[in-house]
Amino acid sequence: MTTHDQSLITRRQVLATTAGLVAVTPFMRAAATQPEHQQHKPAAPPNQPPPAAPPKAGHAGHGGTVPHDLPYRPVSAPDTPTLPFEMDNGVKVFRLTAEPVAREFAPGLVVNTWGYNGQSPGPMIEAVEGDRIRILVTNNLPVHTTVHWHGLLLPNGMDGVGGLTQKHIRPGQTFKYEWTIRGHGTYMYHPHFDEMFQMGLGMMGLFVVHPKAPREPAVDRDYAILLNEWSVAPGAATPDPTEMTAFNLFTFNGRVFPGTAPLLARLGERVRIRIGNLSTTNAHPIHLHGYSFKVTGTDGGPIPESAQWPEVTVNVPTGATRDIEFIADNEGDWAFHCHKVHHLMNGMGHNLPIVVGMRPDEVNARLAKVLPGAMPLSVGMGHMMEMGRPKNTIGSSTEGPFDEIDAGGMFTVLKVRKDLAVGADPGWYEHPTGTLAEPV
Ligand SMILES: [Cu+2]
Repeated sequence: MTTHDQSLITRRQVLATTAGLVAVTPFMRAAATQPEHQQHKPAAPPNQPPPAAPPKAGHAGHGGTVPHDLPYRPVSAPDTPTLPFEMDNGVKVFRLTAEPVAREFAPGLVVNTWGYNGQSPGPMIEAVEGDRIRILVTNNLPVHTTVHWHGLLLPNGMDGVGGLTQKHIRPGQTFKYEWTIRGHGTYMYHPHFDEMFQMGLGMMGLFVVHPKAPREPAVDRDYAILLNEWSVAPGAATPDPTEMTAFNLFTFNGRVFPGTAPLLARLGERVRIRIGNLSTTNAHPIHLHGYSFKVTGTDGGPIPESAQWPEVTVNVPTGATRDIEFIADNEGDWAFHCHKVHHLMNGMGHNLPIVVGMRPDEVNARLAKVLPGAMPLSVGMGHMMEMGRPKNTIGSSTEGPFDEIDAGGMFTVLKVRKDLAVGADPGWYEHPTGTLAEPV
């Protein structure tokens, strides 16, 4: 089945059908044929628990340990590796290869993306203010591309705007970008040629620059998350990069809940979370439960302490980054998510009939007479996708410690514990007696 055929089966049709109480229709069966991701490179390893050992130079850590050979505490981008580098006469040399990538968003959902070095988003680049860096970009795509270093202060000819500041990188070519880093903060990279298509397919990455002199107060955990939104028809595996408004998958570092890695912190630690957004259209108001945090930086640089104010939600516009910081002084499993409720669903659509106030028992009894075995009307949108779902499509309901968690998309859990083994997911929080909402 071709992408074109799949694009004819919209999620609206599928959902209008499930909402119309018919469990499986011929077009849903058609949508459930083999997805096309086999044609691309194998996916990067799926969501792994954080590494147990201290990270090596140039590799991803989990924010908790400083290796001896790096002059900074490495940032951890959950579900995303850090780009290794080599030294060449005092120059840090990084290599990026633009290429197709089959990315597992969560178990049961693999998407044909474009990215870098087998990753979408690409690996996080980490450097230090004052570094001389060289980035060798090889184009293994069938089309021209460039890389723009978003927010970085650099010579004009290194800015990566195709046609304006450089020639396009043709398929098979390698271009050299080289400059000395000024400033520090949370930045990003992405193509600046046919952005709609290439970024819509997932070409983007994080670029963190540490200050030369450590910023005070130092943080104990330093996380980075890149936000993106996608349009992938149910049963399809290839995003539609021409979509402008009706996105149906929303990712933290290329993963959707329950595929997103938890953020870990020990009680009393200072935590920074860097959030970048390269979504096609949307701003994402990212909300942290259980805490008041301060916005301490943007891709324009650090915010002076006197100008920081407390928040519980930070709106991250597309084409921007925000750093937030807080002291993890409240134990528990705290939800961390986008506050646009449609961004907490996987493969969800719109244009559903309003069923609020309908009496499900009555409708189910009438339905059973005309369509024996049809999906009964249930409560909770997450359930709607649980029956008769096309292949390569996942629901928005995950088994939690108490009941199902009705969330997908841009959702993860900040796990704060008094005792936390290095790199180990502590499991679900055990609430002390008298601190849990219960029936009376
Ligand atoms: Cu959002």
